[in-house]
Amino acid sequence: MARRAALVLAAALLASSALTGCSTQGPAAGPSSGAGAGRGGTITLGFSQVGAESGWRTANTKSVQEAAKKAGIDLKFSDAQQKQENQIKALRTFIQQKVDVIAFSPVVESGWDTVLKEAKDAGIPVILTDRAVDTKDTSLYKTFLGSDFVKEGRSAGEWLTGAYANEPGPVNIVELQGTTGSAPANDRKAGFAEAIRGDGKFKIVASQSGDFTRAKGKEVMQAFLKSQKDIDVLYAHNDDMALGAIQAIEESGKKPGTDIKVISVDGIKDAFVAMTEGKINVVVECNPLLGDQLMELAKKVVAGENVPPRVETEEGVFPQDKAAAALPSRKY
Ligand code: GZL
Repeated sequence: MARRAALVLAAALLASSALTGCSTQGPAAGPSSGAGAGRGGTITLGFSQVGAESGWRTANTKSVQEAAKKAGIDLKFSDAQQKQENQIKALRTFIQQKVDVIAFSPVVESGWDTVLKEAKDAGIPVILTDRAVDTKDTSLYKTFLGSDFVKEGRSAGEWLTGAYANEPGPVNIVELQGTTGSAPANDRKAGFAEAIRGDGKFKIVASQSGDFTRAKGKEVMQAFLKSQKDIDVLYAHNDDMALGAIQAIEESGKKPGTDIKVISVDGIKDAFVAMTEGKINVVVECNPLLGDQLMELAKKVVAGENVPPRVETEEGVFPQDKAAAALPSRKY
């Protein structure tokens, strides 16, 4: 009899602990459905990265990976090679794996509602890092961590209007846009256009995507140099495209930074070196070092704590004459 009673007691205890486990971790009740988090264990974070297209992206990946290790967070990392379908696949895999939290940098702004609803239905919180999505349903993600790209574009335009304040014009501008449909490309274009709109001497005579890469930036700049007889300024949405374009400008026999002024965004070390060589005139900083802030936000959302809807990074504008002094302390 005693053995039977013991078995019944053990079964009852087992059943109650399973229920307890479920109530703190279940999608409905708990802030996270992950295996580890509910019991104070290790948080598992699924991170879908855009790709490895630029120096900025490499620095961003390194920051996320190092910060996860430092924070004791188990990181599942996926590189989408700049393809949205790969990111959607990665997010679905994270959902199947029941990670505690998902973070990703959406390669383009649209087309995310379905998979974000799947994450929400699975009770897995989502953090947007670096790039935003254009969904109307802001309940699909907990917060956005990154930059104000419109402000970056505006800063680029304001440098230009200041540099040409006493020039009669026309000032012919060619623009190397980032990845088509991405938040940085859309917003940097909008911010720059807004800043130069007030003065008719500024004309964007050609604008095309260089997909944030050096190779494509060079290729498109070669085409601009062939099709535009008089280019005064290049506005590149990132340093990698600017550095590729600089090769094209030099191969055409012109001096980047002098014959054609170069405005760029990101602030990677190679761009600061190019400024010390007089080849880039100004760099608008875009900070990729988001790792530590991301891990803090991940811990908060898994714990069910409130987080601000948007966390913006600090960034500066570096004209050429500031580059040499800043270069030694650049972290990416
Ligand atoms: C901006 C980031 C952009 C960088 C590019 O936050 O999304 O993507 O400006 C990178 O260098 O490829």
